[in-house]
This record gives sequence, C-alpha cells and structure tokens, in this order.
Amino acid sequence: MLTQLALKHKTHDFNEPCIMGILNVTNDSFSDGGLFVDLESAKRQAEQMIHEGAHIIDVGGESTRPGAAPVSEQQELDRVIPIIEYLSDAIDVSIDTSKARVMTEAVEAGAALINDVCALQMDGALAAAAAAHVPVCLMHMQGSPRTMQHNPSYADVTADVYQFFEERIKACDIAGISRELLILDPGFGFGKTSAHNVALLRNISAFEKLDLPILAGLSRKSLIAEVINKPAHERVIASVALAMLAWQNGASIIRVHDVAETSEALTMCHYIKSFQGEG
Ligand code: 7PM
Repeated sequence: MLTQLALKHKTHDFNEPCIMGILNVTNDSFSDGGLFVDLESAKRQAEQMIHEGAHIIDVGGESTRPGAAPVSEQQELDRVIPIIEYLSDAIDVSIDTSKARVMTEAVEAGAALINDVCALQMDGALAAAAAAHVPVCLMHMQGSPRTMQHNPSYADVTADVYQFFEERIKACDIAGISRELLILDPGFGFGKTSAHNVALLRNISAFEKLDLPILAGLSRKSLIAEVINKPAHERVIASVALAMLAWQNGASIIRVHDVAETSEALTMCHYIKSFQGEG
C-alpha cells in the first residue's frame, strides 16, 4: 500500500489523516455563498484553516454545484492565481479545476496538486497534468455538473467506479503521468443517489486493491440533508461523523469546510488506532 505522498512543503504520511481545507473563490457556492469572493477575505479564510490544522488548501474558482453556470477560463484564472501565489509559500495548495490552462498556470503560480472532478477528461487536461509533474486527484462523476443529479443509475456503483478508476489510471499511464502521482476519489454527490453514496462510503476499502491514496469529500453534502434536515452551514457535526467513517474505512485525504472540528475528531481517531501499550 502506498503510504506517502510527496508534495512541495511536506511528504504526507498517510498513517496520519491528511486534511484538505476547502477554499471557494467563487461567489455562488452553496455552503458559503458570497462570503469569500475577494482576495483579502480568501486569504483570511485560508490562514484560519492553516491555523486549524489543514495540510492542503484546495482552491477552486469554478462552482461544481448541480446546475451552476460555467465560468470562463479567464474569470477562473483571475480568481485563483492571486490566492495561489499568496498561499503556496506557506502551505501545499491544490487547484480544483478541470481546465487545462488553469492547471498549467496554477502549477506555475505554485500549486502542488491538481484536483479535477472530471478526472482529466476535458480537452488538453491529460497533457497539461503530465507536463505539470504534480500529483493529481482523479474524481469520479456520472454525467456533468448541470445534469448529474437528474437520474443517477449504476449496475453496481462500487464496481462501476472501480472500473472508471482503472480506465483513468490507464489513460494517465498512456499520457505519461506516473502512477505514484495519482489519488482516487469516488466523488460523493456527483451523479449519485443517497443509496449510491452510502454504498461507496461503506465500500471505500474495495478501492484499496488499486493501491493508491483515496480522497473523500463528504463535507456538508446533501446526503446529510436527507437524514438531518438542516442548511449547509449547520451540517458540521454530521460532516465530522462522515469524515471519521471515511477515514476509518480507508480514505487518506479528507476534504472539508470545517477544518478545526474535523482535525480534532480525526486526531482522536488516529490516537486510538495507533495506540501501543498496555491495555
Ligand atoms: C456545490 C455543490 C458546491 C458541490 C460545491 C460542491 C469534491 C471536489 C467538490 C469532492 C473532490 C463541495 C462540492 N466536491 N473535489 N469538489 N472531491 N476531489 O461540496 O468530493 O465542495 S465541489
């Protein structure tokens, strides 16, 4: 099992939970809509997450919300590049994008990791990621952000996602992206019903056979709203519970909005899991 990932600032040892803090530099995200649009507030939000224990800051300038309007390449660059330049001296920054040019320029600006919800399927993305020589998160999505929640359907969601991972790993290999740079993500909420999300969360360990780190993003997602009828910003406790389950089931990187709370809970989980001594 691969247990390490070398980024710019740190080689992350996956015996310990790795926390990725979400920084949306859009103005239309469902959970922090309009709050972090300007550079100064984005910087403050990122610094808070670093202080709270984030290992990676995931910078995204394009909303992937179901039904969201697409953002132009230039608009996305204008949003993300200044914050990446500012943060990348202090912490490992991940660029959440599907666009080849944004990947290239973000890595030039200092990004240490590419997080692509389209798993490098957009025009030029495979080549851009290969040239960037940084780790890449390949996320599974059924359909496109605009239509993915209309009628998600699978023969066997875990087997289908597994097969998708195998195909994308192969495509990366052909494009010259070395396997040690890959991270896999089942894409909770991306073209999935609650039943699909539950199956994937229970079956995360099924992906361990692929011998690559798994990233899980469940923070504040609508799966929670189906159980606990609360708006996004009141889903913190439930999100921490899901983060713990994902980590327990084998995910190495946990993508979250609420870094302090998740960090404290996962530190406790790690303590229990790795405790050695008399009992
Ligand atoms: C609206 C709906 C806004 C959903 C934002 C979202 C993931 C991701 C996102 C994930 C990886 C969110 C999502 N989710 N990247 N980007 N994995 N790798 O809740 O699960 O942040 S966007």
